[in-house]
Amino acid sequence: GKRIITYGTFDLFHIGHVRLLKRLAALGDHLTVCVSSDEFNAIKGKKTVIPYAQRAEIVGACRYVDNVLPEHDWDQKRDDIVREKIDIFAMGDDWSGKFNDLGDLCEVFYLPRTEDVSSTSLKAFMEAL
Ligand code: C2G
Repeated sequence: GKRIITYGTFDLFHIGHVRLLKRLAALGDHLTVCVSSDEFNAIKGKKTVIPYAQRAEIVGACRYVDNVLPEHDWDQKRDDIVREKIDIFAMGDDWSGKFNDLGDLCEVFYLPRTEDVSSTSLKAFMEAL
């Protein structure tokens, strides 16, 4: 069966994340999610509300997810794909085209994002409360 992998911060886990993971799980029969570490988010210039250990535990609790790994840097994807015997790499389409170089190792898909929700907008909403 097809093995799927995806990467992300998954801060303030929300409906956009759920709907992405649900669609990814439907592409095969095993989904691995690599969750960005706090240190890697600093490299990405991304401030998070929820620390890595909790973000990883929340993603792992999602019914669509079979395995959770840490994402430490931009360059681990090729090694992950080979080691985890991945058939499909997929991300939301805000990343469209960015990871096509992985096409020699596996299929590469970009799925439409869920509109009107993001960790950033949730943070802004809560700060305005
Ligand atoms: N996403 C989505 N719809 C939203 C918000 C996010 O489909 N409304 C998707 C994104 O496209 C991404 C995944 O959910 O595929 C995780 O989003 P982020 O946590 O923002 O991940 P990001 O910071 O883009 O990290 O090496 C890749 C990076 O780690 C990706």
